[in-house]
Amino acid sequence: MVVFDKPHALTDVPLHYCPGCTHGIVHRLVAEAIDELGIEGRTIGIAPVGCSVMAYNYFNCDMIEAAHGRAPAVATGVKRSDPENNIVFTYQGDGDLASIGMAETVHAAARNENITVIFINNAIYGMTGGQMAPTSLPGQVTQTSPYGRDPKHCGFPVKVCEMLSELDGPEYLERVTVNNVKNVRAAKKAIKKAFQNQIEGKGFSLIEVVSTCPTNWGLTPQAALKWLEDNMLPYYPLGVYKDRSAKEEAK
Ligand SMILES: Cc1ncc(C[n+]2csc(CCOP(=O)(O)OP(=O)(O)O)c2C)c(N)n1
Repeated sequence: MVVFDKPHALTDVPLHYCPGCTHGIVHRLVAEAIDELGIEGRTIGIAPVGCSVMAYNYFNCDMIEAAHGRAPAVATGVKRSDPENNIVFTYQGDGDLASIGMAETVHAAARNENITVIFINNAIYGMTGGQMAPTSLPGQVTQTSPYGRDPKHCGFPVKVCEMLSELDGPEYLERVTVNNVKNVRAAKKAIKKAFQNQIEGKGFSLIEVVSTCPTNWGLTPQAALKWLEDNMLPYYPLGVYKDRSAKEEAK
């Protein structure tokens, strides 16, 4: 009896991620959604740079590498080239999506571009060695804020779901996390819905996954989960920030 299997939409290679990093869990959830919706042959993923730069090695579908921050622009072109057939997702870190790529993110959302955005918010620039990100918390020690992020000097973190929810454009915005089984299941549901929305032509769906970076946070995997629960979740509350279709159906 098979009790555990790898989703078909993931290749059979070991991931390079650090112990305790949640990228791997999210890869699996995306792959499960692709499998369950039967869209592997028509799905195209866009990954820019960041720790998930080698995602093309891990997903079994076609993958395109975008320049830093530009995944929503590349996704727009790929989606619009064959909107009936292509299912397009981006997979972006917070440095990528909310810093250098902020303009692409905001305008893709404002246009209600029919794409699925997976946003990994680990409050730091992981790949480049732990610099302060737009989502680093006030007081958070990083390589570029060794005394803790001081909002007087560095400004305040960007709350992406809250910010985008003020736009008329986006269809669906939800913030989830993967710190325990219950939340992993909720994250899976949200990610699948974000793909389903695209299949139904509903428009821009973004799932923010509050994530860990034990290596650059300087914590063990277990301590990183506790840090996420004690610090990240109060600042970045989980929940649905926008679900236009559900709201319209309720009317
Ligand atoms: C134009 C450009 N500027 C800067 C970089 C360097 N760079 C690579 S990844 C990265 C940030 C990665 O952080 P994030 O997007 O949060 O993803 P993570 O690695 O944490 O998953 C930066 C600044 C680059 N590759 N290209």
